[in-house]
Amino acid sequence: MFLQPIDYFLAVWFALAAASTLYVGIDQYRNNPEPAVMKWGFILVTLYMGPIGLLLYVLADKEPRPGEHERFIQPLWKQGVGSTIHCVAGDATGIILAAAITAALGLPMWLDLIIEYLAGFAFGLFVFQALFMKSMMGGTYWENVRRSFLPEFISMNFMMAGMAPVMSFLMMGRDMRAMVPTELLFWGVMSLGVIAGFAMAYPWNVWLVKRSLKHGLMTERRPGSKFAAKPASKAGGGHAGHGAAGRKTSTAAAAMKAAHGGHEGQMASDATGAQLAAVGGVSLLALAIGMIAPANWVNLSLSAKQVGGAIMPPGMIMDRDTPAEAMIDMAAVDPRQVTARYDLGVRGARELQPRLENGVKVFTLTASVFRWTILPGVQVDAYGFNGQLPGPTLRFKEGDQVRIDVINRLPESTTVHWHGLILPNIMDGPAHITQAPIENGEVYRYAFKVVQSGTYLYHSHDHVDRQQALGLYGAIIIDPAKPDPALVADHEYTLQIQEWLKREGLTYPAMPMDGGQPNYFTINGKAYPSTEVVRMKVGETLKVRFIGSNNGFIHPMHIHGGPFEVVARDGETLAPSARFKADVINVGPGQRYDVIWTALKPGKWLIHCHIGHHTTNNNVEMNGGGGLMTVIDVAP
Ligand SMILES: [Cu+2]
Repeated sequence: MFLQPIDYFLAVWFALAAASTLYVGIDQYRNNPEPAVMKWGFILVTLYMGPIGLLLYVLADKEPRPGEHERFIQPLWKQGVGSTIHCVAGDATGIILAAAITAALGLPMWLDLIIEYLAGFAFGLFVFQALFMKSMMGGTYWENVRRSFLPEFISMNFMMAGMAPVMSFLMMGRDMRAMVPTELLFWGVMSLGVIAGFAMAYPWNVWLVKRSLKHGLMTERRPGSKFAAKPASKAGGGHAGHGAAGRKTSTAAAAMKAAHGGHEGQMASDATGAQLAAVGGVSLLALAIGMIAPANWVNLSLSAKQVGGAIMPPGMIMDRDTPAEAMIDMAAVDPRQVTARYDLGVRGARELQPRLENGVKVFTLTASVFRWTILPGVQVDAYGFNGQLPGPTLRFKEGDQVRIDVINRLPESTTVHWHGLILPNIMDGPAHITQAPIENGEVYRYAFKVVQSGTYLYHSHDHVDRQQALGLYGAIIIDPAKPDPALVADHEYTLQIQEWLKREGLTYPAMPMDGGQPNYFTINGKAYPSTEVVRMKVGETLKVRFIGSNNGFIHPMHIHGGPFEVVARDGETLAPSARFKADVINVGPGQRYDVIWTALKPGKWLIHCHIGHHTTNNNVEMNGGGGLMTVIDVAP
């Protein structure tokens, strides 16, 4: 499932890489007279570098016309390309294999990098470099390993100096799907890393070829093969055709001789000890900088097991000290975990009917991940109960025996806290304090006697800043055993507040922290103008139950058209002498206010938060507002 624009780009990129690799592979075997190890070098590098590999092949190595390969590959820049190709083919293969394996093992990034370097070096030296040298030079395998060591060391150091920072910064960047080998992004980072490594290693390979420390490209015309040199060959010139049987490289060696002035069978390098020490030393320094410097900015002690796959909100401060838990806490809801989708017409906070078991009212709340519509065309990926946002309203009566079975279908553990209720401690809900968290697939039965009345709420008490911010909350309304007629209104409206952070198609838990600031706000799971309209007549009364079901901000809730009377706070009914009139009440997280408002005049009267930003949708005012706003429509 594609989550971000980069995924589409990468799909196209890898399709091009596959087509390029196919072309290079076929063309190498059909049309290009060079040794198999070099053919495979180009095939692998084209797989890693896509169209750029194809470009290098066509410009530097592909025989333009039959018989011309020897002369075509002579220029030093092409020899440098060839030399870099067989370095990168080996090194990158080792690095990529190691990266995929270390990611699966869950090792910290810094250790990954060291293993990748060693694997790349070993693969490059023992496979590509030594085999290539052997096919060029003859001699035993181990002689070639020894001869290849220093050039391979220099080339590999620069290669990794380019590749390591690309991997560190991008894998530990905002989109940490880049750490997971089953994600396209991982392979995208690998490709970009190989391209950067190639660019870093290339100038040094040119120097190594120039000093006859490495070979670049060569031609192979096996007698009897379709590439066998013909006496009349134009481009092969006078060198063609005098290779003895069993010697593969006669014309290539001649070409190399022309290019480097070397001798067939061995290379005499004119590099001095001082030059080698200087280049080797600087390559080591570049390697150290490439491997270590990113640790100034990103936390390389983390592993793919800890944070792999997490996508972080733009603007979150992620530094070398940011722990994995902080990243997981603020990470986007993974859209691939969404199990249901609900359109704008589906309302939350619907009253949940209990079933009776031996006189006990039994409710079931199931927590899951679903996509919830807050405005036309605007959805959030929410954690919620029973596919509703807010969760279903639990209506108890004072004196009830109740039981609530909480089933967890979330990708993480959870609990439920019954905010403001007097109940046994074991039923209170805080994870790790009064109970073990409810793991995915588990059920926890909360049972207690209801001894209060008024407006309450329930919400997650496990990783509250994440889970409640994603929607794990709902209202509890407890009817008193003996209702007070003075507190009964003609209409009732329960108003649950929530803050949301939705960016680039992903939902993050909103929190008052860098990168976590909300940009959408909802009343009962909808943002104005999609909030419900309260309809009443002049002279009628409306009881509004404000619930601070959000957990980030205090919202000064205001009603137009005249004052309301505050009759209850936090579920407790105020004594008549303590009731007061106001037109704004600050509703903080967890707080509840019951207010009674009388419709004095007809018209459209607003209930809204008095922080202007909270009455916009992603900073946009629609139909005169947004977010925490709803209309009381009073008929004459
Ligand atoms: Cu507000």
